[in-house]
Amino acid sequence: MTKKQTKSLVAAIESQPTAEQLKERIIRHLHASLGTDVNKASAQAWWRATCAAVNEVVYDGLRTTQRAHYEQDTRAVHYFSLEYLMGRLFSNNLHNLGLYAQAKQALSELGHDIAELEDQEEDMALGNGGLGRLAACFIDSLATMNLPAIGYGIHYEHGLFQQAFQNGRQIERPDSWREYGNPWEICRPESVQEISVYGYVETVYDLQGQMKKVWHPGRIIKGVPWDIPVVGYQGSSVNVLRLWESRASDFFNWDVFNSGGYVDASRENIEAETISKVLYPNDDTDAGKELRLIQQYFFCSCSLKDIIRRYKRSHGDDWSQFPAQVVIQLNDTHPAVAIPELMRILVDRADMQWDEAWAICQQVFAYTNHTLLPEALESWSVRLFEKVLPRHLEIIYEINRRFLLEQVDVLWPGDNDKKRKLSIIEEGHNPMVRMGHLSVVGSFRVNGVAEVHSKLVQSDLFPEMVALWPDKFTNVTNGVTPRRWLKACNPRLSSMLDRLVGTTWPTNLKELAKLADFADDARVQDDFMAIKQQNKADLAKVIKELTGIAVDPSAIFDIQIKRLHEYKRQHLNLLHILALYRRILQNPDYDMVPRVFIFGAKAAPGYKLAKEIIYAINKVGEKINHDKRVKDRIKVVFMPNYRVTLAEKMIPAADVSEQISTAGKEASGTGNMKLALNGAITVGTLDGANIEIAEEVGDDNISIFGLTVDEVKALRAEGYDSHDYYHQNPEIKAVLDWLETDYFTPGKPGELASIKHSLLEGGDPYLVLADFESYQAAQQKIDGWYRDQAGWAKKAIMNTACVGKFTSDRSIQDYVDRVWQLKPCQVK
Ligand code: GL4
Repeated sequence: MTKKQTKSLVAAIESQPTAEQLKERIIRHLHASLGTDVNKASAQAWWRATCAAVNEVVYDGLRTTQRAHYEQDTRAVHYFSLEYLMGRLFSNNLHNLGLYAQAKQALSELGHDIAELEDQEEDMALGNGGLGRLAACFIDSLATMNLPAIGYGIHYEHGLFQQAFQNGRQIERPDSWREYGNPWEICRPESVQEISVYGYVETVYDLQGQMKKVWHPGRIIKGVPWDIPVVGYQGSSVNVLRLWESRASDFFNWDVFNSGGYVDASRENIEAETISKVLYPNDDTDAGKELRLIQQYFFCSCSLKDIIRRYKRSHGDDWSQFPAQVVIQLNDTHPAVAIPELMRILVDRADMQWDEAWAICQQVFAYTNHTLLPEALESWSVRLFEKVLPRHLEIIYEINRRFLLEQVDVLWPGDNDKKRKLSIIEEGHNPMVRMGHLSVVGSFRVNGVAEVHSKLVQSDLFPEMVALWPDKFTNVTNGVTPRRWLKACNPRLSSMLDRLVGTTWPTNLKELAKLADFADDARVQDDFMAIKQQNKADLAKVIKELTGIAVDPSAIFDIQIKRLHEYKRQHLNLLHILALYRRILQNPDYDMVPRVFIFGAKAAPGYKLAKEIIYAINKVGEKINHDKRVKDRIKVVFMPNYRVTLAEKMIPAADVSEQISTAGKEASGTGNMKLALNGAITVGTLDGANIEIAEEVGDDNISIFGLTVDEVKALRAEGYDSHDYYHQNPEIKAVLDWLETDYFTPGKPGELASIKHSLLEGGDPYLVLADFESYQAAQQKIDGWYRDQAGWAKKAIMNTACVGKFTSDRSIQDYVDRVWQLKPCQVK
């Protein structure tokens, strides 16, 4: 073949397929990849064949992107995260490739509804909540913005558990998202890594009399990488999410086999493979388990070795360019063990001097803090650390020794209190390694995820670290990808936006501001409300299917979707529902706009009170939904198994967005952004990114309530007693007492009492009762606003128009400017 012929052949392969060509490809894959035939293929087979057809385009992009990055030897960001909450990839990939319409047509001509095929895909739920979904939005933005990036994480066999309700109680079932394989992932056996754990450290001296530490590992584990292509929107880049699966090392097991015997060898197998078996289902709490530490180390070590292998391909043993080429973003402290691991590789393996190695580390790592909750701040017992990673513990001790000596003691000479507070090792009868401290010390930049949160990180969490390194700290407010959270999930609103503000908003979300010009336009208002109505009708069908509850799409759809946690205060929402219900019972003509209160939330399996709250909402809902006296003014719906795919159906249908955490507790929130973007009006506290949303949309278009961060602090300082609120507010007293009766759980009084107890004897740690009245007023305001449909439409429109700031593209640009110093790489 001539060069010209090759070129045109490549061009033909790489060009966008038409619907007709897609049809051919789908059938070809049905035959050649799936070994089935058009007249007997299942929906699953059609879906897989379509994925394979789409992958022909995806892989083109992947190859060209990787070639460009390699040839241009670009600096790249490496996002280290234990969680990626990807959801489904089918429609997302089609939208980002600009192939959705063609695929829809192709499938329809083949006799298939694209929406039905979409339902063949399991959610990729390799995360708990906001932190994992943020990682997924970020890698979408990175690819869209043509930034050289790779996401590293764990290829869990089981993602976040699936939730069902049994008589109102949450039960968990394992999630087997890839039981029959996953069409998007590519196994890369050529890039397998081996990592070590356990064992002991020996001190030896070389011929020059130099002391060296030699780690004799107790176990070797193999990491097998699976690559998920990450398709940028309209951009030419296809980046990679590389997820590691653990396997027993063949080498090591033969050793055990030879010396120990068959039974031990097979036990090794199971233990090695356990590492990537399952995602820990805690959001905002530290599991503190040995397996979790091994998970963290496993993926960090595999990823670092992978990065170094790639670096050496272009730079050999010259480490001087490493910090120029590599930046590693630590998604919370979960991957902080990467810091001592890189030190170990440089000092023990590459024979580098400590100072030189440490200088490299401090230029490579950056750390994002995602929570201030004390129970979420990771710390590992020194004893456990020593057992699992004995050499790393020594390295952490040395990092700490130098830090205390060269930094802390220089700024605060002889101040032992400061040393105790700042030490990476927390002393006590059970000494602990503080991963937050380690992350700050080992990183060149530390950021929080919303303005208020970043301020609190500096003032409350690490004030002394700020004194040591004022320039290290910054803010990057979170964002969400408008491709998934508007374009793909809300096609009706998207086409209206295309018409009104042009078609570039998916990559330039500030364009939505043009919509504000139409906020008073009656036609636009009607269209906007009609779209919301249709989305609500769609959701009503889903609600009926999943819960059997019939809801009226003309009622207010009031939605609270997020993990279940006391600080997020789903029980505040519940108390308000109870108060409304009680008013209706006391006054049959009670005037309120009918409302459907819709919840979606998983509780960590070990979090008892969270599970009690789910149970209470379900029981209260059962009662209210069947009570004729309510005359459908209130419905309560708890959607089972809340996940990305369900969020995509709920968010476009929301009128009201519940963002009601105790001020100072929700680092940012991202559901708040998705809901506002889709025209929901927020009922919220001045917490996390709510504050910035309020700034953007203006006071007329959001219903703010509750104590501020400063007021919360002041109230706590003066001594908060929730009993005062219980005794002073008869409505609070009545609804709390109600929970103790058997009214909602006939024949079983006391079943819902734990909520009352946590709010009274338990001291109400999240100030639910303190905020109750003001919450009620904020809800009353919503009720009033909704009665004026034109006024409501205007507010809803203004929400969509004003939240352009919260695209994850802006967050990523902030990271580029404030942290990564990265340049886009044009691929074609
Ligand atoms: C979280 C925060 O709780 C949440 O507010 C934030 O939006 C998210 C992403 O930054 O991170 N931190 C943890 S832990 N889980 C979260 O969802």
